Amino acid sequence: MRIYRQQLMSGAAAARDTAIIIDVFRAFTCSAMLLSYGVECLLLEEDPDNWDASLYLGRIYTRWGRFERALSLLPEKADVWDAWAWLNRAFCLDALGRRNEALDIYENLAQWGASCSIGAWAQLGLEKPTWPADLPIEPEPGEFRFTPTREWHASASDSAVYFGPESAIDGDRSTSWGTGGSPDKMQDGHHPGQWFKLVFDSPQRVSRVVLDHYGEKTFYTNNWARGLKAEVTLNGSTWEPVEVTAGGPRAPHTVRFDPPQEISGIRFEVAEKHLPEWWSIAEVFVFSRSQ
Ligand SMILES: [Ca+2]
Repeated sequence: MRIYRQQLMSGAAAARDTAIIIDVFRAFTCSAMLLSYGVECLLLEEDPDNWDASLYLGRIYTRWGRFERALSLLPEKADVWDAWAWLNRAFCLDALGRRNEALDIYENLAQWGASCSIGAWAQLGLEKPTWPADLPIEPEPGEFRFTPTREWHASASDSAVYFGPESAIDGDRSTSWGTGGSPDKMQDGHHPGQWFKLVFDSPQRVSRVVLDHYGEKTFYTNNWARGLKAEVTLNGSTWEPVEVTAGGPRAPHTVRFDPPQEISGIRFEVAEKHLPEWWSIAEVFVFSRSQ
């Protein structure tokens, strides 16, 4: 057997026929990428003697919706280092209708606070049964969604390699824009002043703009901006602030215009510092309606 060392993104894109990925941490990320690149079947190799590997596999199975399988791998009790795995156990219990057992875990994890992603998910879990399945973003009654065109222009203050702003308006929820950075550097995550801007080719009558931080088939569901401001323009030079809803685990940032408003561009800017997650947008959903 010949073993090739590949970069994360290019390796996932280049995989053909049967690919074996060594290093479960990369597999955690690669599995989502491989699925988005059209892989039909992923087989996970389990190692009962490798605790960390079991936890990651449990999280992958949870995201795939194989909750019984995931439960056999995820811990019944956890310390701070295994908290994500423990949270995923609560998701599985919720999905299987074992609400009281899930609530016990959420109550333990919610004390971490909503500023931490685990705490935000646990808080949501206390409110209602919760697990990270894909998030539908559909037109409301009377609405239609604009299809992004090549004439739309997206730009941003910061972008990671392979995660340019154009990926937020390519019509594909499996690709995304992201601020980038490494979580082990204190200046990364996302921070006040970082911005994302979308300008249309001509003024559009808009009823709602939704920032999908969730995407599709992804494991990175926590990249909503912590604190976000929004402003719109009609002439490209004068900007007016508009209200934008708070983001959260199952809540994309939303700007609503009631009645619909004609705008030529919209701009978002981070207002709070947050570590370690990037701010990401898989797609900007722009809706309109006639009245
Ligand atoms: Ca996209």
